[in-house]
Amino acid sequence: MMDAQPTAPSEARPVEDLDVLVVGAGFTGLYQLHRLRQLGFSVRLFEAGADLGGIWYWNCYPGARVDTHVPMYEFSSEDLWRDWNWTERFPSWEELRRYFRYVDQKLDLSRDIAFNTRVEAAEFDEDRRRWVVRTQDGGLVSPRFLVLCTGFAAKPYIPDLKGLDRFAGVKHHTAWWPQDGLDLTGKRVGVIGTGASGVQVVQEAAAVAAELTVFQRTPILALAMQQCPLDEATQIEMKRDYPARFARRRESFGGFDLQASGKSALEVTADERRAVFEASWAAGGFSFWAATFYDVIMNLDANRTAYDFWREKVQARLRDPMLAEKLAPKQPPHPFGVKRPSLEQTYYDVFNQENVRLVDLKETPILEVTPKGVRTEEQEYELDILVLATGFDAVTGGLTQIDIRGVEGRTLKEKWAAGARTHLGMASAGFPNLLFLYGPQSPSGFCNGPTCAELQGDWVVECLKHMRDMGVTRFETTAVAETAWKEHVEQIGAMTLFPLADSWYMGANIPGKPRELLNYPGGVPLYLQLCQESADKGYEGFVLKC
Ligand code: NA7
Repeated sequence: MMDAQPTAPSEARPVEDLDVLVVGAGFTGLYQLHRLRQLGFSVRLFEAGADLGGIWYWNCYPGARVDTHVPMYEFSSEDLWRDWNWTERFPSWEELRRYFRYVDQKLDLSRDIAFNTRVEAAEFDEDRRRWVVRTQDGGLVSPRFLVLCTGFAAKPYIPDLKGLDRFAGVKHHTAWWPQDGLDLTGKRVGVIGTGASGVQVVQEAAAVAAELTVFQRTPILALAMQQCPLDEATQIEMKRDYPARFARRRESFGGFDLQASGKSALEVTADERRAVFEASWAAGGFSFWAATFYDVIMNLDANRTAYDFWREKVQARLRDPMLAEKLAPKQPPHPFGVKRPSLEQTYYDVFNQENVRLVDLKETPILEVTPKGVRTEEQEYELDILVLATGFDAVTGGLTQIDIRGVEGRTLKEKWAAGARTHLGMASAGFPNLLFLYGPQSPSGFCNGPTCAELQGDWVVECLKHMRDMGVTRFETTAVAETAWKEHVEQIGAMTLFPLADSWYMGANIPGKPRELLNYPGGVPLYLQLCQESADKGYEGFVLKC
């Protein structure tokens, strides 16, 4: 049995010293490994999964695909995009895995990665100014700097449904889907949850299942993906613009090549507004969310114009008016775009099929899971397969599930029990020499993953290089810097409509989790500017010791 505390370095097992340990082999961690290695750091990467890809290792459920369009969801280095072509505008998990293998081949990353190696605990050794990191199998390493790249969705959430363990059929959370697949053909499938993952499973299951029952608590405001195949010739043409498109990521709120106009939805005529909405709808993907009017996420009246347009589009696809009202109600369940929209291809159409039914959990809540299926206040739904598309303890959960102990033995989980405290969304006082990417109070969920991996990643790499070059062996942010950063995040957040939805953006999807805006709401350009200002002032907000 392993004890709960990281083993001290003086104990039995040999401890390898490293400059940097990176945790997580998704876009963010791989970028760190590559860049830090190039700079001559001794660096290794530990990954809990058996392969590369981060979330794309775990998310292998039917229909899992990224909802960012090509080429925004890949590394921006020409060495990597020149010879790589996608087959679809919104790639599937299978293709993303092929991409990761290709990147690995080009950059020879795997030689410094330990797979199936889950980091369980980390403790800061003040005397040596190093972390002592313990993995699940009892291995120990002692890096000077610890860089956590665990992503926003490393901790799946399974609701505490009465009787869940008694279900006699097959049940899986979407992020713990069997790696060798699961055939839904001819089965009675139930899906709890209608977020991005639920939408994708529903689309696939509807095509093959004997019966599909969708348990909806809150309707998703899903947008038209406008998926299309991509051939090589098209991409060769597209690649002329890649440098400019990648450069635009720095200038857009969400780190895409999309930007909302500086106009208010309320200052234009109804016809002009409609034309903008139609064009962005036709463009597909996140255009309707990120590239219409700036005040859609700030002003309820402006927001309502977007919601009403969305509802009209959805209602037109549904034959049964009662069903249409449940999927796209007259009264918005929350403002549009402040709970993450997902992208869909056939989601609304499948509800016209005979084999698909929607159970509105607001009307008839789940009472329990039985050995045969799911019982609501109305009836028992018998199922062969139960899919839990119930999301994640997002943004903070992946970090706090590791037993990270800073100065005086306090854990990150204890420190953040009443809310996340960070400086620049990358460091926390009491946890020296620790940086986390894609974490709370950084753009994370409001930014595209690879964009964040590179832009935030560059700051981290430069920071570590500075510390090494200046002989700094200990750096730590301060409580004062954290308070200022939190106030800044709250001030901007209060100007938006994000606090009005019970979303994972607000931590509101997890019972008991503090309600707070988990992502930086000021947009990528302002975020990068403030990070750069700190660096330019010798890492203002941090105390450096040689
Ligand atoms: P999400 O978006 O958090 O969706 C989870 C869904 O599960 C959502 O519809 C929830 O309803 C539902 N849910 C959660 N708990 C329950 C219970 N107890 N009963 C019924 N329904 C429940 O997770 P996803 O995996 O779909 O997507 C996560 C992110 O991955 C996504 O935003 C993209 O960035 C990719 P609710 O809305 O809370 O009423």
